Amino acid sequence: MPAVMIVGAQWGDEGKGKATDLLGERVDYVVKPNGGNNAGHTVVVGGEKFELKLLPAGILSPQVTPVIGNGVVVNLEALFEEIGMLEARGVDTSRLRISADAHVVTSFHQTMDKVTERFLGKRAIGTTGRGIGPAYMDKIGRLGIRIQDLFDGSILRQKVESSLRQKNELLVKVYNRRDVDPEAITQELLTYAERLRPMVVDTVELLNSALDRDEVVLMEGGQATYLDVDHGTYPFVTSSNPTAGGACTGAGIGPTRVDRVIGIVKAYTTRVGAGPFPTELFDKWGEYLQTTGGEVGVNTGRPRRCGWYDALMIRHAVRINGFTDIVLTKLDVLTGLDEVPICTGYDIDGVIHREMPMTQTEFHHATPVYETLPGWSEDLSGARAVEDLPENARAYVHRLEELAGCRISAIGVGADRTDTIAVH
Ligand code: 2SA
Ligand code: GDP
Ligand code: MG
Repeated sequence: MPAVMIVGAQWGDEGKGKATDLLGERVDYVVKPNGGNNAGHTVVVGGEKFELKLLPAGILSPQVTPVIGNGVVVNLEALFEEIGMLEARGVDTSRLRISADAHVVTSFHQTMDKVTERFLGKRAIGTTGRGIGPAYMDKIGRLGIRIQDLFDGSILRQKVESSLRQKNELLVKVYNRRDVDPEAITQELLTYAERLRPMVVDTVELLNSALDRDEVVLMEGGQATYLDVDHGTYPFVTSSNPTAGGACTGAGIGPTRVDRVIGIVKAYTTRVGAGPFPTELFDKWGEYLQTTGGEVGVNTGRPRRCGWYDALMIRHAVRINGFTDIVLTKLDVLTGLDEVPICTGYDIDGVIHREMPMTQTEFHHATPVYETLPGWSEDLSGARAVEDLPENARAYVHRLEELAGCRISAIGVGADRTDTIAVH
């Protein structure tokens, strides 16, 4: 299995970090193809909890070379802070490699993120405030600063000046803020150059030659399908393509080399930030999922919005990404419920839809139609085979598989690396 992908199927926080970490034992490279320090993975290894924001989860496996791909936007302060945190806990980070083509997120991108959100008022996206959107805007607008620019002071200065020219006008004239000094930013970025230099390589060559040697490369997508700027609930999305196609671009690996695309699906649904969410719960069950599932943002500490499983979203995600199989996570969180509802349709202005509607307005107006399965009360944490699961839990998994039209190859029954069932 030379190239494998992990893609979130919902609105993020499905447990991609744990899935990557699990596969890490069998892979040689883990590459992050998109996003930046807006991501948040919690990985529990032997009872020890690691919270990663920018680095790929593969950093925790000693035999893996972690790679930050060209599609990532890198905040250098956050990068070195995370490296320092891991080193202090005994994790060797010297294997980390970073694409020379990856873009840089600066403090002024963060400022732009915050002022734009404030300016949007009630229509704010609920971003993580990490400057991700403005950094990708600069990239697409051809005003971005790349990692390689840090090795040429005069080029860097020109790029910082170009990027800031229009923003400073906006900051002063529209947002009533002080302008940003390009020279101060240039000098700040240059302070990272020498520490960065040994990590920066041509990651396309690195990863493709590894594939030529039959080594295994895992692409660990950040965010998720419905946060994708093309396929997500636009404009309530992130500014990159966290879907399978975007992972190829963001890692520089051609689609013909990808053998397996694993969709990570939570046994219920969560979302951070604003935007439509048909199965969202505002009652005690929403609180139940939030508390039992520990649904709090890794990065910003925001409580995640919670709701029941939405089968229409997952079936559509299977199409967009071409999942070969699904890893179902957090099944254990549903233990103790008398009944477990699954959304199998939307009532949109009196018409029942069995597939995702075409327009965002329809999605905003969707009222879920539920099918209800009996719950279970047995503790799942010790289950290591499907046969160990109570009958009702097995029936739930089977129904999700049927509705998704995609095989479930593993089931998460707890946060630890070992709390997983491999389905044969
Ligand atoms: P941004 O900052 O521009 O990417 O925000 C745009 C939208 O994307 C959502 N988003 C996320 N949703 C879930 N998890 C994310 N990462 C952290 C985590 C979140 C946190 O893993 O817990 O700590 O709050 C993530 N990153 C971006 C965001 O909520 C906006 O809806
Ligand atoms: P990611 O962004 O997709 O990597 O997900 P996060 O790490 O942000 O959120 C997933 C959370 O669920 C983390 O706290 C994980 O430790 C936890 N987790 C992952 N899989 C399971 C599981 O099967 N059961 C339980 N109870 N927790 C899990
Ligand atoms: Mg997360």
